[in-house]
Amino acid sequence: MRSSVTVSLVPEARGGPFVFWDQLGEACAQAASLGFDAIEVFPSGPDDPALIILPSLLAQHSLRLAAMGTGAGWVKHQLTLTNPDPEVFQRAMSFVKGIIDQAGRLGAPAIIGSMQGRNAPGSDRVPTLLRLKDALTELGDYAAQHQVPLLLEPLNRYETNLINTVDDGLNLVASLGTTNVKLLVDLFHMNIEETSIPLALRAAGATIGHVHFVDTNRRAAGFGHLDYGSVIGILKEVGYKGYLSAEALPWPDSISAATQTIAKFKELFPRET
Ligand SMILES: [Mn+2]
Repeated sequence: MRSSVTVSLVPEARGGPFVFWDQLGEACAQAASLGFDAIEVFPSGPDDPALIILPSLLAQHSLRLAAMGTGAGWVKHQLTLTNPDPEVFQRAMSFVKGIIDQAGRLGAPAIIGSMQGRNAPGSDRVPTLLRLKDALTELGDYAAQHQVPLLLEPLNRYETNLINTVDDGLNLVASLGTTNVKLLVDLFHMNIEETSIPLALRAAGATIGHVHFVDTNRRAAGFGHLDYGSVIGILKEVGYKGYLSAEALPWPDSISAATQTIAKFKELFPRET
């Protein structure tokens, strides 16, 4: 498994669980000097000017791109893949396809988290989930042109009422007309929603495409009470070889959160670093 750390370029998401903020060049320099293998970027959109210099920054610092987030589509533009308005839905699809292309040219997958939206109170869930199913099928096939999967992230109940658990995610993925959608398992969301984190990880098995490496309180790994030994044991058992990406609050500050994360990673993988 390899290490990654998040960088948000979305001012409207300030206060969110991203380790580094705003300054892509500085974040790359700090991630590289701490020994991370990769960064995970949350751009303001497919046309974020920072994405122009991203390839050269990655090369300069010998970093990979682990994944790219699409949440700015929701945070900045209130777009979702379940909006019943066809015009809004199409703009959401275009936004996500743009991110898939930006990430895909660097060999990385895009993430669908908050862009799944939520079901309006009192309305029927069935058509909402059908829209999400159709969207993920089309976007999963779209991502295949870059030889990368599309990542679907179950979120806790305070962020969506659609896909909350690994089981919800597995059922949706199994229903799709594509095999190119994988699950992003976020240990913070899992701590809220799962009966057992190890059992849910084992159930997800080969469908796990990415891991958000974060503690129970959304602080850096080791700043909460998660049993990382059992988590890593199950990930090894199911053959997971992807990233453990720190999507955590910059607490008490960005550098401390990044330093804590890499220390925990080295403790868990003494021979890989
Ligand atoms: Mn996450």
